[in-house]
Amino acid sequence: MRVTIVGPGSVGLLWAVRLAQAGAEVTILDHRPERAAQLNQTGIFLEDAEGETHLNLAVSADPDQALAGAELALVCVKAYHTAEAARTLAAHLPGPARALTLQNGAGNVEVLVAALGAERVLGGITSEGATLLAPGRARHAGRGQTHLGRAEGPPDAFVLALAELFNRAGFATSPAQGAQNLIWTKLVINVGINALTAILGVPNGRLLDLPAARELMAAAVAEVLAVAGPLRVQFLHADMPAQVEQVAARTAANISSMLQDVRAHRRTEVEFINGAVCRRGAEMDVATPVNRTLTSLVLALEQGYNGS
Ligand code: KPL
Repeated sequence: MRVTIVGPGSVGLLWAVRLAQAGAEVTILDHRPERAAQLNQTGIFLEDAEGETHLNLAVSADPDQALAGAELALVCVKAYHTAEAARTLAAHLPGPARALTLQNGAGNVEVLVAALGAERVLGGITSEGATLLAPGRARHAGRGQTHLGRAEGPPDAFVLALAELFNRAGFATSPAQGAQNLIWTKLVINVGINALTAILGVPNGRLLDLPAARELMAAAVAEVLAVAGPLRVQFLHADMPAQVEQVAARTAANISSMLQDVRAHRRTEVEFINGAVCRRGAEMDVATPVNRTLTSLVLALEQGYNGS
């Protein structure tokens, strides 16, 4: 399968290397031309417990070049770049090709569907741990589970073939019914973990050791579950509050993606995680004071990057 990875972040690089090793033809699309040129020269590095893999993969900032012949565009950009990625895909992704988002946060599937149509969009979630160490260099920090489904409807032959490819590439992957059920399941987990770890500056597991943090985590999760209630989401797990704690325990040593962003003084995805819960809550008259406070605290951290 010809796959174009959109965005050379931690998840994008992890998938690029593993898919190439599994026999896929992989190209990376990077919207930053200088970085694309640099990665073309240096290649892509992936570290894991077994050592380091170095592959020379084609990296381009030219969408025509990067998407030529693609059968799948794997969207791995930050949620605040999805609209730009969707515009690029609408203009350059070949007719029958599909786009799959593995991003964090709410709203990515909707943005891609608006640009490409529901038939061409897949949504997925992953708990594979990946950390960006430097441009073109990532660490596979821990193994997880991946689920993927169509924006609408049951898995079709393409979804099944993709799940098989991902499994061959070493990602434990299951096809699923309905991307929204997946996205909301991951959203609940990110709501419980990401902002709190970013504010407190602690690895995921530490939230369970600090009683006040654990209480806030439960309160933030209760709010997102109240917002999801009327949407009839079918979560992947029967007890979501317990699942959030299990993920924090299983990824105890992980630095969440939001804390990685704060440490690197990058914009975070808080407005697409806790902020999205507040926006949906406001539409439905569900109070979300804890998520509002967490959102504001993370935005305040971002506003303090330049020392002001
Ligand atoms: O998805 C994650 C993230 O950091 O964004 C979790 C599941 C919290 C793992 O760190």
